Amino acid sequence: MLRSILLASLTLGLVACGGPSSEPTDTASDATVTPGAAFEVTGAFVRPPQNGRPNTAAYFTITSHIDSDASIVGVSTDGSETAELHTHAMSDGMMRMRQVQSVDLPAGGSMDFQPLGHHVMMFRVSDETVEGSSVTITLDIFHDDETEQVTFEAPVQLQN
Ligand SMILES: [Cu+2]
Repeated sequence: MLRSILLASLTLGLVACGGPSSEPTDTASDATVTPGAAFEVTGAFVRPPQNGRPNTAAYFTITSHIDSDASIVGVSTDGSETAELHTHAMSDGMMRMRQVQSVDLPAGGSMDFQPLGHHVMMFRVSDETVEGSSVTITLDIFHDDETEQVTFEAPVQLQN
């Protein structure tokens, strides 16, 4: 654990995220949060950390079942030291990722977190975060003047 943190601190910031070519072809429909809840998460997965890299990304689709607009304002995982909300945007003619402070989730709408789009960036992943394991992800969702936590499991695998 300590060793991976030290390694991570050396390479942090150099690692591009998102992934090469393995776009998921199917956004899956198996709910990982109880249906009927205010927010439903489907198709969640964490990309297995590649080549010993300390960082990786989590992807999922979140659907709102409430009547007011919400925004995702924070994220944490039990498989990484820290996590951030990220997106990709064109910059100087190149697709680059950057941190965002929040991601809008309109009333009754849904938002895809997917390669080359929004994603949860996981920094300094634990030694246990390997293909075949699973990570618990918690989103902080602000709506109606309150922040609600939505927690779900995401398998560590190439796609869902
Ligand atoms: Cu990122």
